[in-house]
Amino acid sequence: MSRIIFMNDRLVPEEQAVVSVFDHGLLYGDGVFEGLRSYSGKVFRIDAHLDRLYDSARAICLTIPLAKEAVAKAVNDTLAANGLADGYVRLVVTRGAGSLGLDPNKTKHPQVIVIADTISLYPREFYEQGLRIVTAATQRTHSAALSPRIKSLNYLNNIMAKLEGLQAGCVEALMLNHKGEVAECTGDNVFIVRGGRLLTPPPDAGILEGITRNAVLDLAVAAGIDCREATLVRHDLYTADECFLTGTAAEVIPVVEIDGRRIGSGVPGPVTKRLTDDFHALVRS
Ligand code: PXG
Repeated sequence: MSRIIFMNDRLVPEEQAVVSVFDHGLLYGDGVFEGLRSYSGKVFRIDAHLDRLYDSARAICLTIPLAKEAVAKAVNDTLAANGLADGYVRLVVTRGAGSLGLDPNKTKHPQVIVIADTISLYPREFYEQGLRIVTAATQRTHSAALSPRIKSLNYLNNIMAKLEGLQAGCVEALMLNHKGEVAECTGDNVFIVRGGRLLTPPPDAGILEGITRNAVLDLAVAAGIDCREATLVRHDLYTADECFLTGTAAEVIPVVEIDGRRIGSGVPGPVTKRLTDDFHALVRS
């Protein structure tokens, strides 16, 4: 079935949604993106996603040629055109076509693309039984090299770590920063529970400040769970009572084994379950 894609100023059939081979998004990964979810026809935290997209663009001196309101409308129109009340949206802004050579000033017409599709979450048994993950040897990009807070089209750092996870038979991999501290997973943020307290690495650990992460922190506060950002090392994860990951695609997913160590009792714990339930209630409210 052919999908309907938003390209710059209109909806077109998938076959007509094409970019130039001279687009610097393709040639250099020069561009930014977002992944969003729609639940029952309502996009979850669309303003937060648009703020992050425009911040990412500003950080790379890319002017998005549409106002936030127009992009929000494009997201909703694309979901509607594809008949998706529950779906996943990929919002991509490329630098546009230019000459061969890095100079972004020699490009024209950034491309604004909205793709709406169904989402394949991890298999249900992973949510019920929990994930096994491993630590990747690939470090999270040093924030002095490229800020992990920019959601850019350069995902090779994460893909290298994802490959390590896959080669070890795991669907996610833990990434450490250059100091050896826990940063995040390849496409998800990480949390632990220890002595009833919820802990997650701070933005300056070199993470993408996830929108699901922030929603879960709000839910923890509302549930009266003591939560805070804290510098974590692998020892903290190995000895935690519970561990879980958060992301737009994954939502909240338990982790029960890291690097061959069983976490807590080896099954999803009560705080993880509570926050999973609260998250489901939040996205459907
Ligand atoms: N860290 C990284 C590095 C991410 O890419 C998250 C955390 C979670 O952020 P949100 O805002 O979604 O809670 C992300 C976002 C995929 C995929 O196909 C996942 C992301 C982005 C693109 C693709 O799994 N995760």
